[in-house]
Amino acid sequence: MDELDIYVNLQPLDKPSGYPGGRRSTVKCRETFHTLEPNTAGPARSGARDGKKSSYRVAAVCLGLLCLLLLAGLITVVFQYTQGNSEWKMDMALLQTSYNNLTEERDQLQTSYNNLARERDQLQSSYGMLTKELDHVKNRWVRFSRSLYYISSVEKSWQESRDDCRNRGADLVIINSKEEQEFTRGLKKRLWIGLTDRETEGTWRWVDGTPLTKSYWASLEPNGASSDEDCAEIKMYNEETSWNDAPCDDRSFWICEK
Ligand SMILES: [Ca+2]
Ligand SMILES: [Ca+2]
Ligand SMILES: [Ca+2]
Repeated sequence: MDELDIYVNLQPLDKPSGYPGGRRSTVKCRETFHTLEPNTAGPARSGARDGKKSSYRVAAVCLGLLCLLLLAGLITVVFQYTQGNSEWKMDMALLQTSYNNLTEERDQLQTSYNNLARERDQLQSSYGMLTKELDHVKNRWVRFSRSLYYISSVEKSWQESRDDCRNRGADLVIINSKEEQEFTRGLKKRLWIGLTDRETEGTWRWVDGTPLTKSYWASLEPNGASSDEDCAEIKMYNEETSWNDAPCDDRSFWICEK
C-alpha cells in the first residue's frame, strides 16, 4: 500500500491574500492508494516504485503476447476448420458425382439387359420354330397328296406308336385309297397302320372309328383269330396286298398321318 499526503490551502476567493480578517487553514488529507504515483517520497521509495512499474510493464507485455498467441491460434483453428470443411464439401461433391454416374451406368445396364432379354426371347421363339421345322425334316415328315406322313425310326408296340402319333398332332395312318396303299408300301418297311379289331374280334375298324371297306390283306391274312392278332401292319410291302394282322404288343415301326 502507498500513502499520499495532500495539503489544501483554504482562503476566501473575494478577499486579497493579505486580508487580515482572513483565515488561512491547511487541511491535510491522507489517502491510501494501491498503486502508481505518489507525489512526494524519498529516492529509495521512488526506485522501488520504478521496479514495480517495470514488472507491471513486463507483465502487460507478456499478457499482450499471450493474447496475440491465442488470437493467432484461434485464427489457425478457424482457418483449418474452414479449409477442412471446404475439402469435405469437395469430397462430398465428388462422391455425389460418382454416385450419379454409377446410377446412370446401372440404368443403362438395366436397359441393355432388358433389350438382351427381349432378343433372347425372340431368339428362343425362333429357335423353337426352327426346331419344329427341323423336327419335321429329321423325323421324316413326308407330304403325299393332301396329307403329311411321319415314318418312325424306332420300334414300339401298336398302342405306343399310336400315342406317339397323337403327341405329334396326328394318328396312325388310315389308308383310304389305292394311291395311299401304293405310297405306304412303297416305303419298303414293316409299319403299324391305324387298323384294329381289338374291340370285336373279326370286325376291323380304323382309328377314327370308321369300318374297313376296302382292304389290302396279304394272302391268308388276317389269320390271328386264335392267336390274338388284333393290330394291322404293312408287312409284305413287295406285294400289292401287303397287310398282316399281328399281336398288338409286338414292336414295329409305324406311320402317322395328319
Ligand atoms: Ca389316309
Ligand atoms: Ca384279331
Ligand atoms: Ca397274321
